[in-house]
Amino acid sequence: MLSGFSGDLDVWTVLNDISEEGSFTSQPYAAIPQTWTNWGSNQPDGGRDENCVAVDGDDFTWRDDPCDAKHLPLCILIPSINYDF
Ligand SMILES: [Ca+2]
Ligand SMILES: [Ca+2]
Repeated sequence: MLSGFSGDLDVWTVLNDISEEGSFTSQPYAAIPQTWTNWGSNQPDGGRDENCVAVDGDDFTWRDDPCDAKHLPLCILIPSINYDF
């Protein structure tokens, strides 16, 4: 188990509704077109208390959570950048 994490290994996405409640976007962190959603049952349900979106480690559904909750970070590869691995 990773230090500071408990339970499921949930992962943060860049989606958030920080700037406008209920309007989830990848801005300002990335310009990813949002063409589909995968909200879990009754999500999003947090109003202004939950403005960041995490992926559930069990069923891969999305939920809004407080932005200071402890989840694993998501790494994004931007297609327009030439990565040299
Ligand atoms: Ca919210
Ligand atoms: Ca929620």
